[in-house]
Amino acid sequence: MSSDFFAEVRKRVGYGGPDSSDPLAYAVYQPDRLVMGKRMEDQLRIAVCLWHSFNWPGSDVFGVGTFDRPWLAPSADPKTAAQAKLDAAFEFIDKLGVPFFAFHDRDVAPEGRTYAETRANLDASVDRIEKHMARTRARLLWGTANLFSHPRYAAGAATNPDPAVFAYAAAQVKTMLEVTHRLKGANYVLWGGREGYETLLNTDLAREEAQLARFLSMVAEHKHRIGFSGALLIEPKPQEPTKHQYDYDAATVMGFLQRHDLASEYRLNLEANHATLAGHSFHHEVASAIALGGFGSIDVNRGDYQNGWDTDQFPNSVDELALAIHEIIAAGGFTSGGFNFDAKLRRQSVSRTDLFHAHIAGIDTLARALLAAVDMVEHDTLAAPRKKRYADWSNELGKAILSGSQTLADLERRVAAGEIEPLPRSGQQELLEGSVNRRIWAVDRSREPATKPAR
Ligand code: XLS
Ligand code: NI
Ligand code: NI
Repeated sequence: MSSDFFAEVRKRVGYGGPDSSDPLAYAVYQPDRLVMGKRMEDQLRIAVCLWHSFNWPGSDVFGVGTFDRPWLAPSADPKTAAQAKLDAAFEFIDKLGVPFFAFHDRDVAPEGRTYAETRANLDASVDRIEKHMARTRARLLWGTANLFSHPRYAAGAATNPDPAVFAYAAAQVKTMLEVTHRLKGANYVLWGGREGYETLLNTDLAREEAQLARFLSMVAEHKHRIGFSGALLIEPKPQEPTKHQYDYDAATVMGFLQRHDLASEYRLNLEANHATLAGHSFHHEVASAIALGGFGSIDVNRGDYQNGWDTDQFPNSVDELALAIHEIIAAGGFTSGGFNFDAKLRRQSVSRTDLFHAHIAGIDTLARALLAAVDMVEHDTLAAPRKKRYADWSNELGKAILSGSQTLADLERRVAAGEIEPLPRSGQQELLEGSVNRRIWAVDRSREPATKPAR
């Protein structure tokens, strides 16, 4: 079971510090460093994703795979290939030194000719995963079922016009929910990649919404039946592969859940690039999910602001991530969730070690952003001005309005009597932008030797 696929990386990636010249060492990420009362590893809860990192060959719409992934070769025997893939994946997770991984059923085991064969393939892989988990310290952040690759799902899974497809998807999710439970997963994810439409000409929106709601209540019901204690997470995305996906963004999903009395059963797995595709900032999606009571976990990739598709790049912007992490930390941090690297290498990154460089750089970006976010919390950089901005709602007028004791007519009377006379106030956006930057820059300075001012 032990594997030497990533032979160039001879030992576990450790902390080298910001000035280390070793690219196979972390510059910032220190798992044991205490950050706001928790180990950095427990604040970030980082997961490697098997789909993009081990099951995607580096293909694009115009070209075949470019990566060196022998288990994906068409000539490989599917069962041996599945084992080789898992062995390499756990070698990677172990050498990277992160606590979690995440996978789809189809990432670890091929579909067979019959459902029974598919199930047997999956069970064999899960046995192997279990052994790897016992051998390493890797834990499962989430499991999920691939309800989008097979042609049967071309018109959707739960929202398919054919109830037989709904039933097939139900069987697959039941199985993966049980697998996730068996592997003590912290969450179960549902990404409805094909739950949407290509054209409204053949689509009954009301019917498809009802089908999706029914599916999600069956999943929640089964979770309770088997005693799975992890969280159920829905991952919003506005489009791709469908023209329009029903789980458009955080607010849309929360509205859907509330309409169907499912809000207590589901939380959100937010993906940075999906926020970009929905025309939002990632910061917006995180803040919305928290405000609506649905925050769960994060797919921390990034998009390309010039492209309209999911480029799923590894994260590299501290400025953007610091604001999102600030919201998370200020709201108490992750519970069952974490940061998973649902990210892809670029197609030209063909060396095996590129997968390490991508993760190390991404993880250091997260660690640096975490330090900046904590610095903002500790300095009350945003909380204090926000509180001050709304302070009048704690006064007599604000309380009276919110308690329901004032009508429109009451308020008009008071305005007409000259008792109420609002004055414009500054929103202080530029001041706040500057304050945030000062905290981000202060985190950079904190490691530099003190210099004397020039005379
Ligand atoms: C695709 C999604 C997918 C989900 C899991 O865009 O991000 O990777 O995270 O099915
Ligand atoms: Ni995505
Ligand atoms: Ni994702």
